[in-house]
This record gives sequence, structure tokens and C-alpha cells, in this order.
Amino acid sequence: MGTDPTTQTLAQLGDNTPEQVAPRFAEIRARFDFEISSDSNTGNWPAFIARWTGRKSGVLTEIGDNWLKPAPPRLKKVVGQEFQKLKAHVESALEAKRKEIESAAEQAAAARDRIDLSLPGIERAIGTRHIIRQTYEELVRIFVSIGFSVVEGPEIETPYYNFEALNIPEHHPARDNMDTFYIEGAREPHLLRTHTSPMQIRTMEKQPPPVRIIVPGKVYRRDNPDATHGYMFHQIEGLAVDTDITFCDFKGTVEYFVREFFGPKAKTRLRPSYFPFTEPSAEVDATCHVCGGSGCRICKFSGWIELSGAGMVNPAVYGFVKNGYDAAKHSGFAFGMGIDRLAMMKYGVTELPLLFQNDVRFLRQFP
Ligand code: 2U9
Repeated sequence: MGTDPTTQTLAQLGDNTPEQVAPRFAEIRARFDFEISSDSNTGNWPAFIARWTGRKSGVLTEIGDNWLKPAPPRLKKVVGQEFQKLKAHVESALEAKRKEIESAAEQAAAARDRIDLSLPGIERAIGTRHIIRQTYEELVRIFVSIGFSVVEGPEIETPYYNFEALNIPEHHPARDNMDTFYIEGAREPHLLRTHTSPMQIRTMEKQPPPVRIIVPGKVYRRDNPDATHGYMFHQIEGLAVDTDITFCDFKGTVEYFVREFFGPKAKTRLRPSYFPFTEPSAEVDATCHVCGGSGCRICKFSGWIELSGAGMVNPAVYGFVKNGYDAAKHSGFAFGMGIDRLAMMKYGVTELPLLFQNDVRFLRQFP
């Protein structure tokens, strides 16, 4: 019991009159009420419970042992009653306090974990169409608006469709220029198409004249990668074959396309060229989109930018296709352009690898 004032008085109870018993219990009760109202006591809750109700040396046990059990007969009844009252008071107050402490802890936890519904949410970045895709869609829009249909096809091709049927026989130097990736281990020779032209052949084999198609898609060449070349690039080719198509039709088509794509002030010029699949052949230049034709670093001070290769379909190609295509009756034009190059021109990008690195800092600039 030590020097605790609560229990110091216990041993002296036997000397009291019955009238003096209740005030002695009142002292204990007042002590309890004082202690339970102070956080410094209830902060260590298990120790506080043990102090008052512990079986071995809790205050109630001590009172039972020191006051109740040894009480002389004249005090037995009043001590018993007072003891029961004190016990009930202590137990109900402890229970109330326990609930209070628990609910305070719950409230503190709830406050800590509360979700503030008024806070702004975590913004998810929404993807944008890549500028190659944007350019692809713009090209399709322009050519579809003047009657072309869109055809797409396989990236793995046979040498026949990629070369032979396009009038590029074996050992033709044009095969070397195209630096082809051949696919090893296939029963028949296969390759990654070096241009989308095989699909023009396949379409003509299925569809007799007339035909007006554009063929966009990925093509592959074993170039040394640098600022303007990679192993894969996107191409769009066009083909129009009918009974009386002339070079003028081609010129009108390409001028319309250039004005739609670069704006009404853009001009076009043609230079003679050579491709095995077209005869005659031409290179198409457009006025520089940066300086408008006056000359700048981008156009190497020429005022012109190379845009496309083109020409009238070589009659030899109809000989491979057949299916109603007759060089004596039919004529047509074809052209090919790099979509990636067009995208770089349109969006002012100077480094080709930026198009393929998928760095969001780059992609976000073209919503
Ligand atoms: C058929 C007949 C003719 C498609 C053509 C070009 C000229 C051409 C290059 C431009 C830049 C490829 O992307 S590029 O490197 N293309 O110069 N392409 S005529 O001629 C065809 C195609 C199919 C049946």
C-alpha cells in the first residue's frame, strides 16, 4: 500500500463508528473521481485499471481485504454496503471512461484517414495521336476527297510482288538501292517490303481497271540510321489507272494535294527522274514550307523541297498483272511519298529519331 493516501487510511477503519464509515468511502471515491478525470492517470489505461481493480493489489481488492473481511460485526453491514456502492461506481466509471477513450481513438483515426472529396483528383494524362498518325489521316482525307480508296496490306512480301512485278528483275541495280531485309528460314523467299507498291499489284490482280487507290503503310530498308533515315519508315503510294489518264491528270492531282496539305500558296514543280516502274518518271518538289520559296537553311537556299517520286505506270507492269490491264488501252500514274518526312515538314521537326522515341515531352507538343 506504500504512501498512497487512498490506502494509508485503510488500516484505521476498525476504530470508526458506523456513521464514520460512509465518509471514509467517500474519500476513496473522491480520490477515484479525481484520478479518472486526469489524463495523466488514464493515459496509461492498463496501469490505471490495475491500480483500481487489479486482483492482487488493486484498491478494491485491498479494501475487501483490509476493511471488509476484518470489519468488526457492528461495522460489517455498512462497510459491505459502502463497498458495493464504491465498487459499482468504480466499475461503471471505468466502463464509461473506456468507451470514451475508444471513441476518441476511433475519431482520431477517422480524422487521420478522412478522404477529402473536395480535393481535385489525380489527372490522368490522355494520349494524343502521334504526328505520323495525324499526317496519315490528313493524307487519307485529301486523297479520299478526290475519289481514291485506301488499301492496306502485308509488310512481309515475296520478291515477286516487291520487285519482279514492278519491273525490277533480279540483278537490277534498283534492288541494291533498296537495301532489302530478307527473311531467313522461310520455304519460299520472303522479305520485308521496301515500298508499299506490292499492294498496287495485288489490288490490280483482284480488281480490273479502272483503279484509283492510295496505299499507306510501313516499309523497311537497311539504311544506316541517321537524323533523316531509319530502318522503317511510313510511306504512302498512289495509283490511278483508266482508259485515258494523262500526265496532266497526275500534275493536277499533285497540285491539289500540295495546296491542301501545305496551304493555298504552295507551288509545285516537276523534274525528270527514273524509276523502273514508271515511264516517264518525275520528282515532285513543293515550295519550301519554311521560307515560302525565298530560300533558307531548311531548303538549302533553293526555295524547293523534294516531296515525291512519280510517273506514268510503266506499260511493262500491266504485262505482269493482266486481269484486263492492257497497255494499248490503259494508262495511269503512280506516286510515292514518305509520310514521316511530310510530318516533319508540316510540324517543323528536324530530327527523325524524335518521331520514334515516344518521349512524352515531344508527343505532348502535338495534341
Ligand atoms: C505500281 C506502279 C508504279 C510508285 C512510285 C515512287 C515513284 C517513288 C519514293 C518516294 C519517296 C519512295 O518514300 S520514298 O522513299 N517513291 O519515288 N514511287 S513512283 O510507283 C508505282 C507503284 C506501283 C504498280
